[in-house]
Amino acid sequence: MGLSLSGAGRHIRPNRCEVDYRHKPLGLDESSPGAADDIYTINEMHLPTGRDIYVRLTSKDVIHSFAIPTMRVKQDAIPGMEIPIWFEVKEEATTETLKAQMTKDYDTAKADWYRLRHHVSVEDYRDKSGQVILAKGGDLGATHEDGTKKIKALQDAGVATIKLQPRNPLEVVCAQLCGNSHFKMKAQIITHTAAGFDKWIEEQNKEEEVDFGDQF
Ligand SMILES: [Cu+2]
Repeated sequence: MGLSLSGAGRHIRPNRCEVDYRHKPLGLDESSPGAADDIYTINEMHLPTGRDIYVRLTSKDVIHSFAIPTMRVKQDAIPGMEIPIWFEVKEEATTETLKAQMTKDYDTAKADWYRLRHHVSVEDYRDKSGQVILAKGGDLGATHEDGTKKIKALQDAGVATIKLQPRNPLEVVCAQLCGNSHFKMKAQIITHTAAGFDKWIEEQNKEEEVDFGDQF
């Protein structure tokens, strides 16, 4: 799922933030010559909180459905049609705040890899020799076997509880059974405060500056 973000556009409500995936290949925006204000991301959608988010939806192939289950947002994406939707992320619902609110202690004696496989650790957990078993920001492993081993190592090291939080609490998914790739048609949503979002845009613009040297 490719999405391009543009800060400018034809405003219906003031200060709105546009998300548009019609122009996936280049992120071109007809309201901005050269698409200078566009940022193109894959599998990640960054949104500001407390602002109107305006999404212009369409599809290049079959009918999909743009859904953000946690925000109760859902709209079909239909080839040949552009369907606008808008919503607002509550001011306080930044990714960082949500992750902090969802941080919990888990009992290693009852820990189950399958249930915790999308969580990451908030702290380093070490064995008796000081070797890190579960690193801050790390997860329990990619497979049931790895996870079970890691949980066992934590128990053996005398770690009774581990503090975990979801790797990312928000995602946009396709809610239409659209084809063989349906199961992986999703993107992480990262929500920022208005100021944090402006900073993110600034950083993206910096990264996109390409030095062509003497070629031109
Ligand atoms: Cu789909």
